[in-house]
Amino acid sequence: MTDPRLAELARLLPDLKLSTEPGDLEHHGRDWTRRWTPAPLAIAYPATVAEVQGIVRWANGQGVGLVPSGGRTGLSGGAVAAHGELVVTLDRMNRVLDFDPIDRTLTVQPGIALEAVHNAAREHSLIYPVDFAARGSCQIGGNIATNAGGIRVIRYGNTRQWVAGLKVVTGTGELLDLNRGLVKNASGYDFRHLVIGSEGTLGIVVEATLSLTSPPPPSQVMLLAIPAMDALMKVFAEARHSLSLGAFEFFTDRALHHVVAHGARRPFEEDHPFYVVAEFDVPDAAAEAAALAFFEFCLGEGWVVDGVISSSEAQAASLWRLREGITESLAPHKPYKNDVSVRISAVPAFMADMQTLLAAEYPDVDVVWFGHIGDGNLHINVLKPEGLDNAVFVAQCEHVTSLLVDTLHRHGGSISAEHGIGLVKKPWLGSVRSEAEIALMRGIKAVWDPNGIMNPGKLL
Ligand code: 2HG
Ligand code: ZN
Repeated sequence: MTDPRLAELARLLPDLKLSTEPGDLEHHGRDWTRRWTPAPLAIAYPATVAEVQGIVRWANGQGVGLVPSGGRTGLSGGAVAAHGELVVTLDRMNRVLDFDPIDRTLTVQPGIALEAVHNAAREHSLIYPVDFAARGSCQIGGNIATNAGGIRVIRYGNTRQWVAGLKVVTGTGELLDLNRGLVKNASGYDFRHLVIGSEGTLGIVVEATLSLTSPPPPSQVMLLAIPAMDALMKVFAEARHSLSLGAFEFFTDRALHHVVAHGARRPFEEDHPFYVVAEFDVPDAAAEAAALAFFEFCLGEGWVVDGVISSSEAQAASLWRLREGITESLAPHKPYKNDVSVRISAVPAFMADMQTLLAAEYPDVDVVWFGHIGDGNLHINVLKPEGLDNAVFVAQCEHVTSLLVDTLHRHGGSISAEHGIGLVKKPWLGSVRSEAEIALMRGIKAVWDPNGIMNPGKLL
């Protein structure tokens, strides 16, 4: 370690694994945004809470920024290290520490992958219900830092609902043990919820106690072809009324086009403007009959023109693939991503305004809509036209985002539903949070992280 600051860190923490290998700097310095060139000082791989505390104290002394790093599947630049920061990867802190059958909690280290949490819960015949396509590579620490949502929010809520306790190292190196798994704890400010969604700007999550729940009854997946935008929310209202919904996701014909071009099987012979993937409980024959009746009712109303209901787990998985494979299928087109939300009741009016805006602003550009429409959360991916310089493309899209912000404002929505603010959405934080709120956020940040070493430049 030729850098004297790193030599000092190695002296203070002789067992700490550090790397300045170019491949490691590149790999750990970026997330899925690919917009910034990674340029971290080094990568630290702590194996213990004490090492995390030591790193934070060293960073305060040296004035080095720290970027906490999970699976780096983020889409807002929250885990990017492009300015000589030390990346603190939690990869080595990836174990299950405890399971409590009475509390029905699983205590884990932050670097464990979401999928490994799912598997650990299942070993005890329980589930951890937060789920999304990046499950194999994202880590629970990152899920907590961004209050990750995903495909089952409609039934189970966001990550926040499932965190019963957190251990956190603050920006001064203090170790906090927050809430300790208590169901009831009316003792003042709940710092656990402050840390959830704070995007690594207040401290580093070093342990989490997660609530688990009973598995749902057997389910089926339905893929519906929808002829018009105004039918989408009618189908949703009817589905919520007559089915026990576990997921309700939508995508457009352009999304299907890309996911099929990427290897998925085309579900219908004809193209349709919109599709819905709905998952619902089928505990008995009556529920199965109710699902068919729902489908036929929607057909009769003209809200749905075609559909498939899964008859096996393999078929359910292949229908889910049509939705879950979208992000990966778009990645080669360097998409500019919007992740917006409005109240569920505002979705129809908002979508109509959005469609007008996007058609006017992107007349010749491939714009792909999909997302968690049952939560009021839409992902709008604008694909970069071939040959267009990326910086020019981003600048054009950011101009449209500023217009989009006005539309969102009119409908009371948010510029970031679930991906976080990070670097990507920073210019528009003020469109969702008032000046007074942002001033309070800065004040809180200054208390938790007085030297500004925690994920500098992100969120605020
Ligand atoms: C999803 O819902 C993720 O699949 C990614 O939030 C969304 O790629 C996107 O824009
Ligand atoms: Zn999403």
